[in-house]
Amino acid sequence: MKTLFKLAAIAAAFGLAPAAASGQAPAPAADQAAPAAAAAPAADAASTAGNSATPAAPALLTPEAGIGQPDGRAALQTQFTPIGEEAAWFHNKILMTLIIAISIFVLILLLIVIVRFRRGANPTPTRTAHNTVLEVIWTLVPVIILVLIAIPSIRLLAHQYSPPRADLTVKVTGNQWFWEYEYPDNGIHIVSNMLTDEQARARHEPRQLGVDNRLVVPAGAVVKVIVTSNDVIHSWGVPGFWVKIDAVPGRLNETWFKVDRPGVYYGVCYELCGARHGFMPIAVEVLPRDQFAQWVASQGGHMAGAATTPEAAAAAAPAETANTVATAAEPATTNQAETR
Ligand SMILES: [Cu+2]
Repeated sequence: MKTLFKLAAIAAAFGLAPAAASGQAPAPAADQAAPAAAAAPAADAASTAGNSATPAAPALLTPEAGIGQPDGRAALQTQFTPIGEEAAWFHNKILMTLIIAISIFVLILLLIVIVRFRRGANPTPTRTAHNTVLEVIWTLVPVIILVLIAIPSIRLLAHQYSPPRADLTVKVTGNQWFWEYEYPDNGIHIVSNMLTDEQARARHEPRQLGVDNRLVVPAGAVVKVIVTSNDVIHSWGVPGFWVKIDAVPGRLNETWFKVDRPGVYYGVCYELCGARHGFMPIAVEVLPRDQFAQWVASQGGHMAGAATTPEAAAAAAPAETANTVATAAEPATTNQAETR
């Protein structure tokens, strides 16, 4: 019985800790102290692949207010992954209902005690010390409540930790104070730095959330995210995806997400990692599959392995040729043939 109670309590603790909405420390960011490595990979890709061979990247998606970014409401951000939807339902419908009901119940009990048993109304208090029925009830009822919380809570945990087969793998590396993204199956490496206020304004991006190079993923794909760090502990999190995981030096952590809706979704570093901890935001751009293939080609990468389905590859081919001369499509097809 005791162990059951403990288990229920642990499960409740997990369930009762929702991901916080991304808070940003207000501080000037005009002086861009981030490492100069910023735009290097894109430039490299362009020069090595030759000017004519690198197709143009698809146009940058413009972020939408209230989607994938804080909008001032005192609630969870709108969720865009199956896990996020399940977790938000659990938090909003189950936990909040329960918390409000219990708070009101206790408040009513307190008011009854204050009014009925005050000294004026009740000068000689009862000397009752034990009431077996009452004690059994006030032990059993909380246990039942905790067990009822534990069921959806443990189910959510199980869903989070049993991801479907990944369509795309991305390795995320935290650095003081920027993120690096690698696509091991596509041969792409990106360095992602925060935009200055002026750059963010010019690109219509939220202040201190916009980055120069976004993490780009295809819509509807299961993205496996492997997270590590080069220096201190960071934490990679995107509130709209219900994803948050520590980036620990010398260790690979894994999480995943699947977003069907194309758009731009923001996150931040969630572990105090040094002076510019508040200035290493995350921007994830979810593109339709054919545009993702176009983006991969624009980065000098190739669609390979589990990153694409035959239909997606077929859809991608016209997109590539439309943007470039015929030679651009050739390396992509040879690479695909090699990896199969
Ligand atoms: Cu950090």
